[in-house]
Formats: sequence, structure tokens, C-alpha cells
Amino acid sequence: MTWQRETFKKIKQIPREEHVLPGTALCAGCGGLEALRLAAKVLGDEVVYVNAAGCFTMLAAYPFTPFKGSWLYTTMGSAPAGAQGVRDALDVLIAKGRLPERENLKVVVLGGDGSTYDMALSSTSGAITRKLDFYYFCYDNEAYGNTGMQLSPATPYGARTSTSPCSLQHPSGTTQEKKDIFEIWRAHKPPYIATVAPRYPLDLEEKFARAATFTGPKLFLALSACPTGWLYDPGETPGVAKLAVETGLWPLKESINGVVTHTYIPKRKPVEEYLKLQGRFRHLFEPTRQDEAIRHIQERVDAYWKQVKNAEKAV
Ligand SMILES: Cc1ncc(C[n+]2csc(CCOP(=O)(O)OP(=O)(O)O)c2C)c(N)n1
Ligand code: SF4
Repeated sequence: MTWQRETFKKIKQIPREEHVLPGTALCAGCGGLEALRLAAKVLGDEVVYVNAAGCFTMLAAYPFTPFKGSWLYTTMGSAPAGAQGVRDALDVLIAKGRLPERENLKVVVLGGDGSTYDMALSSTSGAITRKLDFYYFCYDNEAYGNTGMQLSPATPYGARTSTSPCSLQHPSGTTQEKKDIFEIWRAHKPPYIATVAPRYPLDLEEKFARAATFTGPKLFLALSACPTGWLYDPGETPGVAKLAVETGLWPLKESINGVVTHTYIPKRKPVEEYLKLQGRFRHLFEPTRQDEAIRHIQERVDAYWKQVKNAEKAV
């Protein structure tokens, strides 16, 4: 099935107005910040961001903030619970007539993969089960970034992190496979889930526009190329982020009421092209090439896309 964009067909349709202003304390070349900047173009300013501890906490170092809207800081495990409190307070104020409906706000959780895939999973599960009307924006840099790039459940096979170094026992870095949080969310039956990547801005904006039509939990998993943790020059972020999608490692897809559609089918370059650009995978190529590990990564991607093709044939 070919996915059609309805709202964002051309780049010039993306609003020019910025809602995440420049001058944050985040690293130069932060792919997560680029994704948030684009997301905010659809979300607008009528937002309360509920931010789990992580890199994005640096977005609001009192008294400075790049947001025109509001921001609340929570612990790593409790941003969805914080979002529930904010949503409930808004609903009560509106119901009592103390806040006009036109001043209603969107509630948006900001969480890294450490929170999203790991520490906040139980409060997320509770919030989805309670059908909380909120957005969850996960910027996935595939590690616990803010505290020095420790292994997270989102870290992919073969990556070296500060707690999964390559060693004689583990020459290919981590042997864990990235947790499939998209499917964990889908099992909870929320109305909307999407993966996005900032190098595909029309795809990203369209998904935020679609999500706005649903009441209930809405997840966005944003590829967040991270020069500091993935060990490449900040100027390389666009190339790295694009190759994540073009190799098929970061599929662009959405789930509407459980029905999954891939929104972009890449021609699929070899994964090696993506891996080679990043220091976190350098041990797979130097001092000796680890063919088995590279083949393993390629085979996992091939198997994923084969299953996508089979599923689409079956429709
Ligand atoms: C329960 C708990 N353990 C540890 C920490 C310390 N801590 C603060 S930020 C952070 C890393 C968060 O990782 P992630 O959610 O992936 O976001 P990122 O830092 O990559 O943006 C950690 C471990 C904490 N705040 N709370
Ligand atoms: S460590 Fe990575 S995710 Fe965190 S601010 Fe820097 S570039 Fe962004």
C-alpha cells in the first residue's frame, strides 16, 4: 500500500515560524533537537512539555528556555505520570470554567530512549491503558546519553558504549538486539504510533498533523543521530541520519489503531555504509574486520524488510 501525504506535500508548506528557538545547551549537530524543532512546527506553542531527565533537560536551564510554551521537569521514570497530572489539571480547570477551552494545551512528554524503553516503561504502560490524551516524543540516541553514553535497551547490536566496550570477550561490542518499543506500544492499542527521522521532514510533519486528529496516547520515535555518543563529526549528522533510513535500519512507519503502514520504502544501501561513519562501530572494521558481526546486522535488516514485503503482499 502506498502511503499518501495529505497535508504536507511540498517543503514550502512546512511553517517557517520557529517554536524551539536557537541557543540551547545541547551539542552542535544534535539530531534529536532537529527532530523536535520540526515537530514543534506542527505542535505550536500551546504545549506543556513534560521532560524526563536526560539530554533534553538541558533545554531549560533556569531562567533560560528555547520554548515559547511551558516546560515541566520530571524524574526519568515518571514523565507519563507527570503528563497525567497536567492533563487532569487542565481538564478540571476547563470543566469548572476557570480556563477557557480555547486556552487548552497539548501535553507532550519528552524522553530519551533510556526513559522510554526502560525506566519509564511502567508509567507509560499505565498512561496508555488509562487512554491518557498525550503525545510521547522519544528522541532515540540509542544510549543513556546525558550521563556518558551507557548501554540502553535501544542500543543496537554491535555498538560500543561506555558500559559495553569491545573487549576480548565481546569483540563486537554489545550483542543485545534493540528492544522493539514500537511493538510494545502497539500491543497496548493506542490510536497512533510513528517513527520519524528529521532528514525526512515532510514525512515527519505529516505524521504530526495526522496524530493531531486522534485523542489518546500518541507515540513518536525520533531517530536522534548523536555526534557526541555515536562518535562522528557534528557536521556529519545529516549524512548519518539519512543513511540510517536508506540502509533500512530505521524504518519509517506508522500505526493507526494497530494497522501498520511503512511510509517510505528505501532502496536499501548496505548497512556497512552507515556503520563505517561512526566511531561506535569502528571496532567492526579496525584493526580487523568482523565479517560475522557485520553480516549479522545486515541479515537482521534483510529479514525485517522481507517480512514487511510478505505482509504487504498478503493484504
Ligand atoms: C532513576 C535515575 N537513575 C539515574 C539517573 C541519572 N540520569 C540522568 S539523565 C540520565 C540518562 C538518560 O538517558 P536517556 O533517557 O536515554 O536520555 P539521554 O540522556 O540520552 O538524552 C541518567 C542515567 C536519574 N536521573 N534517575
Ligand atoms: S549527547 Fe547526543 S543526544 Fe545528547 S545533546 Fe549531545 S548530540 Fe544530542
